[in-house]
Amino acid sequence: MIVTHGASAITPNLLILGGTTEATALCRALADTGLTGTVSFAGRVDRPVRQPLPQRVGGFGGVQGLADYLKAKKITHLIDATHPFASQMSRNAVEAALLTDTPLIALTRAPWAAQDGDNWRHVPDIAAAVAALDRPACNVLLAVGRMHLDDFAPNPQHHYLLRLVDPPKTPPPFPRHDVIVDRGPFREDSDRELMEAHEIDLVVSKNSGGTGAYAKIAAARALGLPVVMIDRPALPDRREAFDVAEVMDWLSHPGTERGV
Ligand code: 3Y8
Ligand code: NAP
Repeated sequence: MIVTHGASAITPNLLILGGTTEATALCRALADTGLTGTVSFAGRVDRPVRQPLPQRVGGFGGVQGLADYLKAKKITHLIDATHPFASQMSRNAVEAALLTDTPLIALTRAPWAAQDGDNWRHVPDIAAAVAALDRPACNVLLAVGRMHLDDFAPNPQHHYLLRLVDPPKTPPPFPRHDVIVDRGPFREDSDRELMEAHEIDLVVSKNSGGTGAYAKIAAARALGLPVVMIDRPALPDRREAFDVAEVMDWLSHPGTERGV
């Protein structure tokens, strides 16, 4: 595969900002094509899944840290395949790509749209989701991960079912809660069984898009349950792809646009 930078063919050295199902699929495609690259994780969880490319773990140290990394490692293309809620990383990627004139593309996924039978209440952010829980006690499936659990502390009246990638290192801030330690991608039938077993009345979810987190949304629809759907944060303008093939085409397409 010939990879271009502008109009000339070059030896590629890619940096993929990972942590999603799509990032893993992209790394598989790149490895199968023999392209050289590194996939990067923030180090949020104890054991990130093994990747088909060499991986690095940990922050870069802000925009300048990422720019320095791009230069020091002679990265030829930056691919931001992070989660739609990883907005700080995505902002940093846009700025660092501009600073270093590194071509950038984001591999992302469209937001979920409500289907017949869905009962969603859209809220703009985590704080609005917390406000939406200011209501009489019920059983809540809070499947938004670990990082924002403390934000939900103001509504202790509920019984929370928490799904976390790793066992909590500190007790969750809820007097009544159960913890399920599990990592996606999840299946609708098992999410439906989980929600029935815990008599869930309400689901709180990020509008993550993709397939890995959708099981609870489909299960809520099947069970006729309401969903508090958290809209994704705004991201800066950047070139976006919605499947691996688009990224592979961008890499080989003559006259690759330089970043944003
Ligand atoms: C560390 C790396 C792959 C990637 C798989 C996707 C799917 C399964 C579903 C629920 C929702 C949630 C959460 C979720 C899913 C995929 C994808 C996705 C949601 C891993 C992973 C890392 C993380 C970080 C983790 C967050 C948390 C969010 C759990 C790997 C497993 C809730 C997002 O404990 C923590 O600190 C967890 C932090 C960021 C959100 C939060 O605020 O807590 N993901 N998830 C990445 C890094 O270190 O850079 O081990 O694979 C990846 C995946 N999680 O290769 O197959 O593509 O989205 N991840 C959400 O969407 O709401 C779970 O439970 O229903
Ligand atoms: P974030 O808030 O946007 O980023 C905060 C800081 O974490 C970044 O400024 C960067 O630190 C570091 N970071 C984030 N992603 C990184 C990566 N892939 N490689 C190296 N450093 C990274 O990010 P987040 O929401 O915590 O997400 C962290 C990771 O989890 C990402 O890989 C994301 O794809 C994955 N993930 C997140 C969610 C979610 O719901 N947020 C869901 C699924 C997967 P420096 O400034 O020091 O460089």
